[in-house]
Amino acid sequence: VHDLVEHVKRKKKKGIYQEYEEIRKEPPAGTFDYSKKLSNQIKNRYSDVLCLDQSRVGLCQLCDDEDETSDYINASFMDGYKRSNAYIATQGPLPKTFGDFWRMVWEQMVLIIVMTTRVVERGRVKCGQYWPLEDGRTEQHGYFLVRNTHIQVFQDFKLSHLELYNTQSGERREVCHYLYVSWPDFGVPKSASAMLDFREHVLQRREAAVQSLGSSWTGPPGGPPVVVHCSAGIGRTGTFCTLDICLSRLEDIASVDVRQTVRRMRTQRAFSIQTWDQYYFCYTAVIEYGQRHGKLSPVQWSDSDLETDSE
Ligand code: PTR
Ligand code: PTR
Repeated sequence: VHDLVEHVKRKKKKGIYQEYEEIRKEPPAGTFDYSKKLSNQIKNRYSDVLCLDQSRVGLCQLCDDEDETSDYINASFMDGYKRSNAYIATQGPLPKTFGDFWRMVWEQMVLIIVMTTRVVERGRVKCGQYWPLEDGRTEQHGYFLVRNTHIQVFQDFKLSHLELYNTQSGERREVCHYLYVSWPDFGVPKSASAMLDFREHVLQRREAAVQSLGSSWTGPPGGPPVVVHCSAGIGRTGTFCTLDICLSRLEDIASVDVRQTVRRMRTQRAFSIQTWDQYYFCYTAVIEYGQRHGKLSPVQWSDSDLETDSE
């Protein structure tokens, strides 16, 4: 963290801004052919937010389905810290993709969904209502019955315990749905502390969920991917995952590399992190985390370090 603080102090806001601009100028790391297919276009929430072919999540082909493009969903595998496919970054589901979304959750054995947008923000629909909002309610999406068994309300987020019933196989599974409500419509949280608390909660839940899988999980040690989405699945999703990766690395080897983390992420989910203040937030949140865990004293870092050249 000390190196990071030095880096931020040296570069100040303007330098971090330039660092982000350089990342933004880099061309995408691959093609978007699947996303662009005519029959898939209606499955993209935004025509300019597509997923790279190399890292897209393919749905399993259904035997009764002759549409050859039916394996498409706007979702990308993303690596975490020392874990491949730790996340699936995806757009906020559209009503016509609700069934696909739940199929993906089922097929990838997802146990945790992190949603960082609200359904409607500033009067605009950002995401479909793809899960039952009230406890006790059941909804059908494609082959799945989704029941909200109970909801826990926290200050900055809501946790819905969902039960997924696969009508084709007759199997049931539990999925935790986190809805983070305190991310402002534009920009970034003022303080990172709510976000840090949120991340810690998700981490603990993930560990418990992986434990509960026991020997039924035969994939990599960290367990199934965590689904993270916002509206487009790049801005807030990228910010949340960058922060998670940086903090995991900090905990492990006491170092952080925001720039490389974001560059690497962009090779799997193009355009991750949408604004420079989201990028900058990753830095300040890591520093706040360092202070909180006694890895850094407030004396070594203060906001005034940045003021001299921020215009
Ligand atoms: N493309 C958007 C526009 O044209 O206004 C820019 C934008 C980017 C809008 C991010 C909203 C955004 O924020 P949110 O993450 O709240 O969707
Ligand atoms: N074309 C959209 C726009 O710029 O408004 C794409 C977009 C929307 C991009 C939202 C990013 C957005 O933010 P987030 O990924 O955080 O939902």
